[in-house]
Amino acid sequence: MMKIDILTLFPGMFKGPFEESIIKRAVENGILDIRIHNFREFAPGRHHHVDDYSYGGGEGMVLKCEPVFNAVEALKEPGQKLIFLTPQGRKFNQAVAGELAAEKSLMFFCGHYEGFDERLREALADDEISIGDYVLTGGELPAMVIVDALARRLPGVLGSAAAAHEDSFSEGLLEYPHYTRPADFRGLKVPEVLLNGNHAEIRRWRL
Ligand code: 4FD
Repeated sequence: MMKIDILTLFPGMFKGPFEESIIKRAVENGILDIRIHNFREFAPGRHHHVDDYSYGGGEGMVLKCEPVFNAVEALKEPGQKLIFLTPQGRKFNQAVAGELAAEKSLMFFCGHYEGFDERLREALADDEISIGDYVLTGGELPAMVIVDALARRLPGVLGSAAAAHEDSFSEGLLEYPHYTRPADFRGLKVPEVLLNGNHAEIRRWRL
């Protein structure tokens, strides 16, 4: 079972994507254990402040050190990698998904606001990943994208047919156009070769 901890100020954002379809089934089948933590709960004081003004001035608020340090010290287990989700991180792709899927446990830190105190990166980040060259309001959507991409690479998450198809796809082979019934949809026809049952010919067409 792979364990994933997510540190966020907006735990509600994860409700939809992780409670439907394939991720939901992976959790129900004991393949994935996903825990969402609101690190505001780790902020000291009556008001649980998580952000503050930037030293040296400038627009926007900066995430403070203490709530995130406290959360990590309370939750992170030995060997667990902590991954920061930022636009500056190394670019996510299918190979990185495979790399992450091989880990026993991961923790994701979803930053917000204009950024976070640099000492968090220096002291806590084991890795820093970006899902692409654009800026979002937070690291939550990147966390969901990454968890989805790595979950479907865990043994038992996809059905055996889909998993076999994936194997060929990762080798760059078996991606071909798909069709299903009807053979004629409003005059849009399925290629004749797929209808005649000649499997050698079909294989050649797909290549
Ligand atoms: N492209 C990505 C990740 C996070 C993000 C944030 C510093 C902004 C895009 C730290 C600045 C976090 C990405 C939150 N936007 N925004 O993967």
